Amino acid sequence: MAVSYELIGETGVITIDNPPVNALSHVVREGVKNAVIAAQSDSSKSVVILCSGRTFIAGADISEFGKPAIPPSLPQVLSVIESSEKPVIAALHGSALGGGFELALACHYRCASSPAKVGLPEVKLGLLPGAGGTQRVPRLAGVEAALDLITSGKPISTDKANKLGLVDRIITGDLREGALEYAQEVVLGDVELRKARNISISPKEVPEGIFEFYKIKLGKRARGQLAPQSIVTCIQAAVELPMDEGLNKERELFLECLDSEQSAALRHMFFAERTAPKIKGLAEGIEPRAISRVAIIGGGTMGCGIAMCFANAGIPVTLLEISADALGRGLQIIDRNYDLSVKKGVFSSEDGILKKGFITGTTQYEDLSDCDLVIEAVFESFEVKKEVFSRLDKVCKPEAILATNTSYLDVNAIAEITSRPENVVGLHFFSPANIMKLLEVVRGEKTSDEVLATAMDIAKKIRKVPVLAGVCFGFIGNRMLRQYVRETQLCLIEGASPEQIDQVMEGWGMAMGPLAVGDLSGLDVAYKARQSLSDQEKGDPKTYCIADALVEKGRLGQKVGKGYYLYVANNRGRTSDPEVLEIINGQALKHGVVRREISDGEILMRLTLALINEGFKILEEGIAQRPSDIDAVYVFGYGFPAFRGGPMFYADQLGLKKVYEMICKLQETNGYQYWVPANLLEELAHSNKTLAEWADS
Ligand code: T1G
Repeated sequence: MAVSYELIGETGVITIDNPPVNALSHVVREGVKNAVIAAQSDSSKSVVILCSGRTFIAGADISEFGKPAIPPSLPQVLSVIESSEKPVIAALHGSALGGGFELALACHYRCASSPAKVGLPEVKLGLLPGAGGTQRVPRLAGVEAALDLITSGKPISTDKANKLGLVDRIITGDLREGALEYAQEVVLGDVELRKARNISISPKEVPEGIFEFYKIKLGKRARGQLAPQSIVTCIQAAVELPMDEGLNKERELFLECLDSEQSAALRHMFFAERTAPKIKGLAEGIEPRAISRVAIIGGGTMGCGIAMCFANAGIPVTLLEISADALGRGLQIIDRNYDLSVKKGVFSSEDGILKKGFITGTTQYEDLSDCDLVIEAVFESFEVKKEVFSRLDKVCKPEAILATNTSYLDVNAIAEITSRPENVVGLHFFSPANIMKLLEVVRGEKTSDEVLATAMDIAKKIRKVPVLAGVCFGFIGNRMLRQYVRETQLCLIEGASPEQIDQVMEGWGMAMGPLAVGDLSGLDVAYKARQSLSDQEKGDPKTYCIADALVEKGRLGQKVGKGYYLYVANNRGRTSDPEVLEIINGQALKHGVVRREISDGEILMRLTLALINEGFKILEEGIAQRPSDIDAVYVFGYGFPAFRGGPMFYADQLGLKKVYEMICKLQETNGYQYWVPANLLEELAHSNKTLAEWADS
């Protein structure tokens, strides 16, 4: 039974049991409504609503969105609760989120265990609280608290909610027992039923211009997004309108958000993140191995960032470097990173010291003999990695998993260095590794199912979004990035400026434009990698000649104060430099390119279609399991806007027939060398199937 009702003494108790998170699916809404109605005519003097399992209600059932709504709607259920003639008390534990917290707010009283959380995260789904949250929170806790809670979407502790007046009583000990006692106390003390709707907010309590201030701030922080702006409008309505009119305004704007492409994209990303770690076709009964000791080989930026991931999860980790000096430098990087995290308030200084305490250092491979997982993060050279894996294979226990963080090298070739290829896997972290959520798990030909299951499990434990990738040059993310950079470089030499390209892509929602990304990561990185390639392997010189020319003039990027842009010390801002345009013009002349006006629309189309077409090839080759995995790679690893759902979701929103036709047109104008539609794209475009339908088939 998803919802049960029983009388305990003089208290009616409604228990919701809808695993895994007690989401407010149709059967739960129906059950709660019927139980509250039943309580009106029995001998109960009050009603308690609580949940079994690990959490209170985590919100509406997101999987129901986009499908025909089945009554009763959540607002209808909450209206029955609020108009109950007997006090209704919500008893919260775990996380009371979204519609779950709104249900609690419609109750007359709220008690909660501590620690527990409450929150209204709808904005993260491109939505707003659609069941009274924007009207009840400002009445109970004030406008400023409401704006902060609802526009951030971040949960707060029940202790903080208690201080704000959103939770009335913190229950220590058993929540059920405490809630029953509290219900009796309410009955004894409650003359007139307390309802949030009866609280009116005096305009005098509202800071001058706060709504305009929030709209401007959110317009910058969530550029082009609908839900944050609508939330502010709803909270303003809570001040200016009576409750029912405010509820109507909220419902109107909620439905508008629900129908938006942005919300569809963000809901897609919610499930994409949770689907990614699931491996199709994994043998039955495979269990992940326990990972209790980890080692990282290489104390550079990447190795130190990876070590922090495990330390932050409380897993002991040993950092190995080849000399005491190098090890010392590595441990200093870690110290600096923790100091920075504490300064930014990511965690307290005590927490920082605690987490850092999980990291030890060594220069001896022999110290790694009891490690369960060793991750190599040394220089991107096969010879160097060969030496490392040979030594690891000798000293590590047979069942230890040996992982490479390589970005481009062949994981199968690395596995063959060892006597245990079934225990070798790629774990491709993204810099800064202690911040970026994406982790590409690269499956070698011989990597065992158990090792893959272990990789996915440990990735979730260190709070990464793991995506399974097959072995190819660049796996998923970097392979697509090469095409994106190719079109960037071609647009540059054909007539666009760095500023135009970056402004187009950042205005569209990318966290950072491609040229600014190049300056950040260092133009010399790709330059060095190109030096080891033949001219044929390098491909069309127009796709890298400008970057090479910049490096050869010492313009390596941010780290030297100039690349595509000029940078001043300690300021992340970038400014244009006329010398760059001279370099671009020089290269265009040298390669016989007559520069022309390139529209913003052409830049956006070419860069996004380059990603999409390569994504289709990755799918048809089986390098990625599903389209949403590619979306997860780009949103969590490359700054693709989550409110556009990732490259493959975006392709479906454009329409595959239109995508196919645009690529065919580019084939005519820009040549066959780069613009041949992927077979899968051509097939789906002609069959009028969406990529989502193909993925589900
Ligand atoms: N609806 C449907 N399924 C959900 C769900 C939800 N709200 N929340 C979680 N799941 C599934 C999830 O897909 C996964 O499934 C499993 O539960 C465990 O989730 C009207 C409109 C509660 C903090 O945004 O933040 O209410 O992969 O892996 O890490 O105003 O889930 O096992 O098959 O995330 O322990 C607002 C979303 C909805 C909260 C638990 N609520 N959920 O985290 O487990 S909109 C939210 C979470 C709304 C009203 C509006 C987290 C969690 P599977 P998990 P977790």
